[in-house]
Amino acid sequence: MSEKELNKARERAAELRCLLEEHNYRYHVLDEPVIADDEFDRLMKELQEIENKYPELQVPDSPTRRVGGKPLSSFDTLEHKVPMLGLDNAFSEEDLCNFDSRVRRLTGKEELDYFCELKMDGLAVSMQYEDGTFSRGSTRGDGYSGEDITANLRTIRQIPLHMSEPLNIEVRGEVYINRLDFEKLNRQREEDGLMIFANPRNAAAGSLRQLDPSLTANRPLKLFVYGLGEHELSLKTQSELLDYLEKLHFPVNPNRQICRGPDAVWQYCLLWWEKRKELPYEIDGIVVKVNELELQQSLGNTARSPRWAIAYKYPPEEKATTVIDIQVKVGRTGAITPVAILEPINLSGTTVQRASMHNEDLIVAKDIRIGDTVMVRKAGEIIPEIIKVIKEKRNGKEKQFQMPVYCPSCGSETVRLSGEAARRCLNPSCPAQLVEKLVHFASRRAMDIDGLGPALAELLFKEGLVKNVGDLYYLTSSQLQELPGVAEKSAVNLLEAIEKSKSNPLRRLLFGLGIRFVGEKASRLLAEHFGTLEKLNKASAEEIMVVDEIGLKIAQAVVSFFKTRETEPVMEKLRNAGVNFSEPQGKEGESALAGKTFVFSGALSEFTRSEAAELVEKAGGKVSSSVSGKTDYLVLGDEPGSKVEKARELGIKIIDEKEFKALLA
Ligand code: 0OX
Repeated sequence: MSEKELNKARERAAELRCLLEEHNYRYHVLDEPVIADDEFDRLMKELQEIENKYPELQVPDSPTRRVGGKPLSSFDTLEHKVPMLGLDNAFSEEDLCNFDSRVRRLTGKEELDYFCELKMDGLAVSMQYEDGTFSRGSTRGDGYSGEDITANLRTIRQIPLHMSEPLNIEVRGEVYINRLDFEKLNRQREEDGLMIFANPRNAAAGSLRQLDPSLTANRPLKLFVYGLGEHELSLKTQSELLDYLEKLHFPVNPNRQICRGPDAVWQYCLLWWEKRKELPYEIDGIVVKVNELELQQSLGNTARSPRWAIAYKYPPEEKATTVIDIQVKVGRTGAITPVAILEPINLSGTTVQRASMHNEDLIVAKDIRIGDTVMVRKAGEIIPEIIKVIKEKRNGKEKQFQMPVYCPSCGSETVRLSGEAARRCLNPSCPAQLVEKLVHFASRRAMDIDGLGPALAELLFKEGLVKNVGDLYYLTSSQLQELPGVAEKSAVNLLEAIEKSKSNPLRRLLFGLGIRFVGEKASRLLAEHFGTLEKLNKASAEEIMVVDEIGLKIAQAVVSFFKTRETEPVMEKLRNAGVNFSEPQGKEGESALAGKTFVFSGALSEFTRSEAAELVEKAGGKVSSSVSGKTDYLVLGDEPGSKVEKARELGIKIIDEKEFKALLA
């Protein structure tokens, strides 16, 4: 092949990529295509053929990559340089007025402009652009780091792969699925014998968390963007920001408005409560933001949420349905909870067919009987609940429900301990409890063993392969493949996920062990304080209570967990399998760079930017592209830009390359 031929192909490929992106934007963002679908397909085919013929012309940001790519074995973690915070909630006009009063008090303003946006009920994502090219994208995760879902995001046709300007910015938004697309997706899944998604939000989340991007590419995912993470822009208002993002070809919700003062905000909330049904997607409220970006900056954030924004949440929808049956479920602590099986109804976009009733007292208090017509309510993540029985609808055939005297799983007598609302099965070897413990151990916020859900956990237990969480680490590929419905690929994936879980920090292991009263937060506090499982194991209740926010109840539960006869053999199995028993300790003190944020301006003589960034990150620091109140050091190289002035204004420490090297040392 001649050089000339290759150059010609390179030029045509570049031209086709531009054309395809433009038509992609017109079709998927503007909804105004100017060419027919088959013409688009023809251009795509031509590009694909060039890339096949000349592999050296293949690039990760080509429109041809939107159909997927190689499946991953797991997601990497990406840190959010600017945390992705959640929103505080308001549930009434009064809450909104209180928010306004607080903002006015903190800013000293008499009246403020608020920017109102529809609150998409989707999944928050972040997209990083380097020199105007989409480089990485992640989920929100815990707000400080999320999963690297770059390949999956690239399949969403509304996400621009390139911008018209070579910007280094991080754009944030919400991935969602339209109501009709959701129903179609579920119909297809039902036909294919797959589990249906409970609501559009879960469908969007499940689709984004596919390890195989070609599966994500076939899901009808859509996006609206509403904000920035790290950036180098200087804009004045939220309203300007969204207009600007629109100009950069991002999909921005056109339903947005500046409202002066809380009354106008409330009117906007009421307006969309009425109009929300006309939208093709679910919204669960209105997000209210201080419009001026400088004021947003000065208001800042609490640990959990920004002080300059609030989400007004619409009241949960309520509907009537019938209780077909009442069944019981044995949880991992042995608590037996009654569950109402309902005639399926659609509530806020979700098909509801079960409602938890917590305990027997609640059934008695509300006098819920099998056959009753009941009012059901569902709000966001919350499991649907029965609000009341419509007694006028009774016909006398309704049946009262009795909690079982014997555990439906192991047959042991159930007891109700004094002071407890739940009836419990006290048998520590009860199969239902053990299966639930396995499921909890493998769950995402605990050891995150992808692929180990309730069905497989039950199968592993039934086949006698796994009796406790320790046994998971001794499973073999052939054992798994002998199980009905487990293919070679899923066996390999599961074993990889189990292997990966061995290096989780202690906090996740502790949470996964399911010690009573020890939730995620207590697990973190205990792991941080004791550092290793051995130290926690040896600690007395008094020593445990020294930990801030840990009280007697938790301390006693921890001590009793380690004293229980069944615990030590499980710990032994985990230890021998090489499961990590320690918590990475205090980054601070390890290096002068730990926890510090660096910004670079100008060229360094001894390192490239990415080498310098890598060194900072290795030493526990962070690198940001723009100077802000959070910057600790501005490192000056040759020909620094305007960042110096901003750093001076903010009183940020400015150092040269020599001082930077000294810090590294
Ligand atoms: C939404 C939505 C969520 C993000 C952190 C500070 C403000 N679900 O539609 N969040 C935000 O902004 C938050 N805006 C939205 N429109």
